[in-house]
Amino acid sequence: MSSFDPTKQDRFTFGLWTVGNPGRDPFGPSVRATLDPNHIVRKLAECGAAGVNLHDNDLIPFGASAAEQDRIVSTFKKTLADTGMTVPMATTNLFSHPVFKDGAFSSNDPKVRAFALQKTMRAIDLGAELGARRYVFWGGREGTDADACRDPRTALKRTRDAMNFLCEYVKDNDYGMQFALEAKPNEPRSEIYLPTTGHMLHFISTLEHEEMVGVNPEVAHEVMAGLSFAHSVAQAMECDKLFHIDLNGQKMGRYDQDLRFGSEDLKGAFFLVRLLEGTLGGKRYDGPLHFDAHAYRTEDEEGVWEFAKGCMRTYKILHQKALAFDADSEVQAIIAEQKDAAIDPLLGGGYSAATAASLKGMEIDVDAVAQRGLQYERLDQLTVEHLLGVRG
Ligand code: GCO
Ligand code: MN
Ligand code: MN
Repeated sequence: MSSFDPTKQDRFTFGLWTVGNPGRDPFGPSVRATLDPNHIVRKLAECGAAGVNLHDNDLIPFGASAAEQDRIVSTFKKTLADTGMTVPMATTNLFSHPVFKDGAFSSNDPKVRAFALQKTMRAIDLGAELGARRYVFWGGREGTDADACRDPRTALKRTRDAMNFLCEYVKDNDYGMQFALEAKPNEPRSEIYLPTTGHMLHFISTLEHEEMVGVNPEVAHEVMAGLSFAHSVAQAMECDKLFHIDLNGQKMGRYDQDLRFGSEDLKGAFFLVRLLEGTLGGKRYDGPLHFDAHAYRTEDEEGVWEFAKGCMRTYKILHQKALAFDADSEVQAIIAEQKDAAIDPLLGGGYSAATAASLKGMEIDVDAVAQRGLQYERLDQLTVEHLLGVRG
């Protein structure tokens, strides 16, 4: 077994809807059979994943009776126990049924908002029963096509009301769950509210129980918005709000592609793994590493498991590359923190009138500073050489 073969210690997870994706797209129907959730769990366990995540309706068909739900859940729990797999995260499907065609928590129709809360509370109960400690909210259709339909501030207020209510629901039931909010700029709506991780981070600071709520950033979604995914994740990590993460691959300027992790923008994936694993220093992310991606439509079931193994192997290979990169003395020399005994005490120590006066009076040879080359060409070439496997 090579060191890149995943094990449960690696904390890799997949959604039932990811490896279970039958390849349907707006231009054509399914190309693969629908897989039974129990089969998915067994196959993922064989591939080395640690867990599986689900929307309520990935496991329980919409409208199933209580007896049917009990039967499905008890079989599923047995499969989890047999395979040692866990369900670290659960979520609600608030986007497939036509009732959600104009959103769920932000809908103009109070009946839709009430149904969204009812469905989410039931899905939270299901998640708790399966042991999920994190609950994801992705605003699927919480947005607009005809933007005149509502004041966007009203949509934010309704979403806040729903989050505040559901936090209380989790507390009231002692579920000990954390919420992770997932931003996406568009698709399936023309505009989706709270379009980026940065928007979400601010929104969270307006909630009654902000300590329970963090973010679930997704590679594809930040790239669709033209942003650096690693920078968004870094901001979330820096304020201890990275509660979950959706890993995949995405080309800039396209529809949401959900490609195999690392299959696009290898350098971006490398900097992300370097950040999550803390090889540069600082705190590591120690939550589940979830792949929200699916196999190409060209694949049969065997191709799906190749896809799953590929996501996990690439993550592990990039982790090893990041360790080698940050141990490279030439890299270390270029990025070493510059020290200046006269200036350092004045920076980062906060404001005082004396510090302000010292800084204002300081003589700085700006031309000499400006003329210094920073060796970032060399640094980036070193990054490329590590990635291409000729160094490290
Ligand atoms: C998407 C989203 C979803 C969510 C999932 C979990 O673009 O469709 O990424 O896959 O992550 O619904 O909430
Ligand atoms: Mn997505
Ligand atoms: Mn996602």
